[in-house]
Amino acid sequence: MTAAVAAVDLGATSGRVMVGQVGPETLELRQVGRFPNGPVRTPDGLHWNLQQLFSHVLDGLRSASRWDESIASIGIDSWAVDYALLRGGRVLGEPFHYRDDRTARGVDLVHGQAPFSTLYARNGLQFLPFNTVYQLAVEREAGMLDVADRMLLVPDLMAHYLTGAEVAEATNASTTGLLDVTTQEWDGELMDLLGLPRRLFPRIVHPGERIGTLLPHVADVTGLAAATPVVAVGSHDTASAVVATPMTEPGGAYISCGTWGLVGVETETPILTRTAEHANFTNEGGVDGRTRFLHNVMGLWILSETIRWWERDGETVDLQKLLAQAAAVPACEHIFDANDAVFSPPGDMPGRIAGWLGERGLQVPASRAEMARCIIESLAQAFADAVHDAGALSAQEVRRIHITGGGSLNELLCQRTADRSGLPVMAGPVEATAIGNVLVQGRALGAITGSLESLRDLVARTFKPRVFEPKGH
Ligand code: LFR
Repeated sequence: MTAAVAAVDLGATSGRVMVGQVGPETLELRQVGRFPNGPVRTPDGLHWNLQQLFSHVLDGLRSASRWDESIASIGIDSWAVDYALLRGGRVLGEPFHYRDDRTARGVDLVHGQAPFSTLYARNGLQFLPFNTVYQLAVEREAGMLDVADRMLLVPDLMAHYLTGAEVAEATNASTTGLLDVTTQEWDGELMDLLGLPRRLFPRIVHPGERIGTLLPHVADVTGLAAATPVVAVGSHDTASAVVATPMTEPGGAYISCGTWGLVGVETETPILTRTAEHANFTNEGGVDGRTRFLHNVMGLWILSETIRWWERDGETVDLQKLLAQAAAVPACEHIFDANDAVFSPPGDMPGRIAGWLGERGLQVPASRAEMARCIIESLAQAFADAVHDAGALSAQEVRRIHITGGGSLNELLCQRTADRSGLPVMAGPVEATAIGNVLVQGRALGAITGSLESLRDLVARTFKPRVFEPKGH
């Protein structure tokens, strides 16, 4: 038996709706909707436009139902940490974007009450200033939590818009900083300590569970049957990507490479050692109770934001041409630290890179091709370092690196990551996130069965990776 499902995959720069056909020997995906996403600045800060995003999701689902009238379920994943506050089912303003700089204040507020090592012992998360817990501390100070009675993370909000249900999917909830890393339940004590009302946090659901069925008006506008269920998947995009990373043998590390490069290994249990804490490695919740032991590296954001800056006066920069030119110039002698927080906010990325190098007396790229090359080299080094750390901290011998997501199409990045790590890079699949979403739905529907290993076998049989052997520096 095969099943048809719709996967909604929302990234920080674009979203897509895919129709997946899934069965024991079948794994086919077709994109039926794609739309841009990004921040909108209003006087109070940087926001998402989730109403618009939802209308794109509805359009995509409409296309899905036209493409295949037997769609049996819907799964939603997105970037992590961001949320909407609600009162009585009504959304209180457009959610903030995690790159908004208000989070610095949140860090001071939270660490004043619970130092980082206390948090790490409870939630196992690397320090990222935008984790939900810090954002909520700012909301509290602004009085918003006196009004709100619910917090829904982005994919949970979309599921709410589709079904009316209010839940918190576990893999994404694990990025809030408020989930107990060992029990994977909400940490009520930590909420009390930080003055975050427990009522905000809905019931946890796990990937594979049914969230609800479509509201009548949603069925009307999308053409899908009203009985169509929304099924919980790894709603954190990185969790879905890791499901579909074809690590079929021991020794595989992964880099889920899009806006971010999420670099790590899968483990059976969290690693909460002092060394893991100091190396700023995170223990995010994976599908089937696995742990995603990883580190956030800045990712293709640095390149896309550089291009956006160059294009700000209306010029168009051809990415493929730029990458070809970057491959043709010699590898820059000096690289920058792609993990430096200075590269996090939107803005003049080339200026910041030049500033970073210049301040340290290092050579600044002279042309755009050299700048692009310097970015790729810096990312490749940060990836290689994080893979090395992931192996050392988890006591796993890493023998190969899987790069999935948009970055898997960037040959220069794949090759240089292989060269700088000394390990072969297996590139693909590019749509790992949507594939992971489809697979978990397929398993919930009974169209496929088995552990993550057997799902990954199916991925490996279906999408042949491209291999980049290390060639040395
Ligand atoms: C990737 C991702 C990362 C998370 C970042 C912010 O899309 O979900 O895993 O740290 O976005 O939410």
